[in-house]
Amino acid sequence: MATEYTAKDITILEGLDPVRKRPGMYIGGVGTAGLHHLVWEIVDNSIDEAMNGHAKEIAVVLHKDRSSITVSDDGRGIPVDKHPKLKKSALEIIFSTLHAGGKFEGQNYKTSGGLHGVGASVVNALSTKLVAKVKREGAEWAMEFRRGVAQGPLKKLGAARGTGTWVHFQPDPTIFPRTEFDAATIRDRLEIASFLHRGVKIRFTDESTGKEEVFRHEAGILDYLKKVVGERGAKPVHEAPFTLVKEGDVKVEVAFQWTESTDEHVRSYVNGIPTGSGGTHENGLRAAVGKAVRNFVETHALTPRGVTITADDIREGFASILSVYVAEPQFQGQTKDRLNNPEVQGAVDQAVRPALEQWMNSNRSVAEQIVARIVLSARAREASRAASAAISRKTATSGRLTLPGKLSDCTSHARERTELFIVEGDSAGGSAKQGRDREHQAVLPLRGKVLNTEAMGLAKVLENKEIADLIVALGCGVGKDLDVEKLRYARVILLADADSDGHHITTLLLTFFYRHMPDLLKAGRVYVGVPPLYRIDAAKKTFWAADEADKARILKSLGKDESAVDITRFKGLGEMMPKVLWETTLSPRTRRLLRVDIADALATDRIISDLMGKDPQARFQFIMEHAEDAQDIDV
Ligand code: 0RA
Repeated sequence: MATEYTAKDITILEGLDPVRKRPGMYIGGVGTAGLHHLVWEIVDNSIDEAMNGHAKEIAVVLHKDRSSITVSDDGRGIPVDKHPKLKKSALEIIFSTLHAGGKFEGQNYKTSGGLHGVGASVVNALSTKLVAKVKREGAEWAMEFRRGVAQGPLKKLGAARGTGTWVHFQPDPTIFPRTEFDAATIRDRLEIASFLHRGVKIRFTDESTGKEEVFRHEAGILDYLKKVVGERGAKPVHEAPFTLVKEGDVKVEVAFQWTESTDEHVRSYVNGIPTGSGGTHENGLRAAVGKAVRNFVETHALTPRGVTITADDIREGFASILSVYVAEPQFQGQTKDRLNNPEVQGAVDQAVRPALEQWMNSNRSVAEQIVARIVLSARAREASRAASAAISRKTATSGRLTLPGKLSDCTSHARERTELFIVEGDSAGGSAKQGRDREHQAVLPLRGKVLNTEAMGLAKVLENKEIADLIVALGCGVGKDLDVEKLRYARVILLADADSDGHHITTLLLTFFYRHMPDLLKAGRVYVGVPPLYRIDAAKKTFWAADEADKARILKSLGKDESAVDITRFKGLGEMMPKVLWETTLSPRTRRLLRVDIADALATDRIISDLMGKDPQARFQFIMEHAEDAQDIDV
């Protein structure tokens, strides 16, 4: 037998030890993402079986303990016959031998219809227990493993009808610090899989809640696009989206549509894996759409006099689902979610461009609606640009004289130590004006409701007097004319009441900064002030609490309950004595500030546009959870 051994068999015979020694190489890490990777591996095998036309339904069960999973399908069943040389069943080989190289070393990604069973052995190696059952050849078969080690031979359980595969596993707590799965993560991924693989029926049962859902989409990514556009409340510019499926070395599937939203929204996938940071496939799509649209516009002379269309204008309101299949995808970036294969860009471009041109030419009225939308974007952009240039010019040339009347500026010209407090309402503004250090602290009161600038063009935003005043006071321009170096203060501090109205105002201001002055956030120049909600007097001492939790903590440290101390609840900044406001909120010695850190908290545009669509309270919560305490800043 030794003489019959080939090099190929040797690679196949590699055991599972390397997986347990360096799990990160195979599943990316042992955190939550790595843990869920186990589920995707097993589910992908069943999806492959379905995509090859052999399985109709896949069932995923999250068990009551939330730390074990069963995945089953009604496909052909994993073969149980003995490999003539290895003297092992195909099932045993699939579950207990490593198939060359780890996923995260590159390579070895299966495409749909590709390699069966890759990854099953990795899951097996990292599970305290795995049971595989198969129905085929008129019988039911079972085999059990512990940490990848077979607990006996493949057993024939008895006669059975039909065919299928059933895999149950329990991740190993000595590998994963947390073995509890998240039902929502699994649910969402299965739903996406049902969009990416049209027609496949996926049933998800969460036994911990008793909830069951069935996902099945005959129209695939077209259904997905409709769902995404609907959820985002974006009104389509044209009825039927453009769709394309192109087989080839790189399989390309895409669906897109223009909407009235001001954002671009593209969700892309490579071999069914989400690519949140885009990559060459998305670049290829953008290039194709840009060129096809320009070509159409030029051929039919559709641009009005004086309007020039930029790539950004074409992207405005563009919503798309892009799914590609690549034999050897290379992923890049910190989270390995950007596709880096250069050949994919051309493949997507060449698949989409001619098809889109043809579609536009044979759907003339739709194409003209799209072009009208794009021309509108170009006009709005030019109007914003003109308006922001006008404001920037005003601040740059005429200096102090044009500062808004209601701004109480500071006297110092040494910018490093100066701060602008943006406060809500005249009465709070009054207290802040009296309580501040006038040499270094300026106060700008805002009147009335702050404009919600999410999904609003800059030209429109700049019509708002409060916002225009704010931009002039900051002195650094806005939009494309923003220059952080010109900011007239070292810090910009948002100061609102410690109640839900106050939180709402802070969120709206942050939305404005994020959308139209993002560099200010990126430079870490924006802070949120934390005013006290309670004053606690006990044993001749005064304490300030920012919220309920803070109050409870102070009482606990004093060893007193509420009845033994004097507690005052502030209704708002406006009713605080200027001296108290200074001590608690304005004085760099005693106040608390949170720095709004865009790099960590609001990492990508996708996150914020998802976030900003939701209710302001939740947004505030999110932003505050991600803001860093800047108590110790050097003033
Ligand atoms: C190898 C060969 C055949 C099927 C499978 C693997 C298979 C694997 C998995 C994993 C999950 N579900 C699965 N279903 C099938 C084909 C065997 C034949 O020709 O009958």
